[in-house]
Amino acid sequence: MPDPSPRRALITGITGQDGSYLAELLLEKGYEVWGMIRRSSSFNTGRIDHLYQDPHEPGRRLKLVYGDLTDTPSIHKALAESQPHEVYNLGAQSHVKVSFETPEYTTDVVGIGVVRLLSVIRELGLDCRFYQASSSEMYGRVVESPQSETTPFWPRSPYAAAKAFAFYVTRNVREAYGLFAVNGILFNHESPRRGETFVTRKISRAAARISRGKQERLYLGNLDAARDWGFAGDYVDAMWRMLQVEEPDDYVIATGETCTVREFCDVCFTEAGLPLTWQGEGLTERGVDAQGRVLVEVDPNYFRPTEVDRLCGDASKAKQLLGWEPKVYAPELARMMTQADMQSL
Ligand code: NDP
Ligand code: GDR
Repeated sequence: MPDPSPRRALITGITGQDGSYLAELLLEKGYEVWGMIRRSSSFNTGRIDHLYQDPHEPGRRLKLVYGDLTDTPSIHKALAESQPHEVYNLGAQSHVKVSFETPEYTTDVVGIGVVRLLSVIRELGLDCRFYQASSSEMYGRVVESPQSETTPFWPRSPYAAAKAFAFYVTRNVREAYGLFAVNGILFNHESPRRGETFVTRKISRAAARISRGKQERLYLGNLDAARDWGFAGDYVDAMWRMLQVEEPDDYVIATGETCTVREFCDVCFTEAGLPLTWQGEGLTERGVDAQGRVLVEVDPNYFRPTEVDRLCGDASKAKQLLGWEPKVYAPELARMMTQADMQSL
């Protein structure tokens, strides 16, 4: 049975990048943190191992339960056991390119998963606040810039379409039943804990490995794609703030600054001691070091059937109503990630 005294939070996706930072933040604030984890054939708790507490230890405040967003009984069990005051739904098949290859599964986890969670919360009559991890990918094809809470959505992938569905389901539950349910529309956020197949980490890791002679070349897709990249540690604080205010609402979280994949490469490779010059264009564009070695090349296999060209967020509502502001911007983030990858070698 849960300890009745501290505030309790349930995090889906606790083993992911954001889940690990959020768990740290909530534990620091004195919460009892329950995390839903998936059974895996190999260890998948690397990002939270440093927070793990032996189940036999009295007074432990991190509790893990097996579950899956495609499996209603496990969601029911996790919510009934934890009796949370706050639920953070971060679980997702979160890779945009992969969502084109697994559209049905992605829709099930990202879209229907939210319906399952909210239905069980209502069924159990839980008096809790609900955070939905919405995404800037919902803006997709740019109709105005910067994007704010009032910018129309134009999803450009199965992932983005499922996130848009989940966004409206969350908003509808708030309007229909008065549940404290909010959408954080978070723009890209990264960290040394970012999954290795997302572009920023792929770059920082390759820059570190190439500088140590462990890799020869980095192959990338669209170098012109531009994103508003912030730091995950800053962004989980915004999630928490959204559940502490009086009225539930939806908020954009972003830095307001945008750079291209090419520019992110420039900072990482310079930090690794391998400043690049760019030669050629289109499919033959390549990043070359001072010795003339080709370190970065374009591989069209990484192109997406429909691309999101450029995103830039306007987080002024969050600044005004939540008192939230980013502390880390893309160049510092790129240096931080490259340093961390160099140290881990
Ligand atoms: P990650 O991909 O790092 O983590 C995803 C988490 O979801 C992992 O814990 C994963 O478990 C879990 N998960 C995957 N499938 C399921 C499932 N079927 N049932 C339950 N859990 C599942 O994502 P991030 O931490 O980067 O992102 C967190 C959330 O925020 C996601 O919903 C993402 O879509 C959203 N988001 C992310 C942004 C970003 O820039 N990072 C921006 C905007 C939104 P496992 O470890 O076992 O794979
Ligand atoms: P994104 O992140 O799709 O914005 O989704 P990702 O890092 O995968 O791509 C960003 C941009 O870089 C281009 N790109 C490449 N991307 C990857 N992964 N690998 C490459 O080799 C490569 N080369 C160029 C992409 O085409 C794209 O334009 C992330 C995820 O965390 C989502 O879950 C989240 O919702 C959004 O951010 C906001």
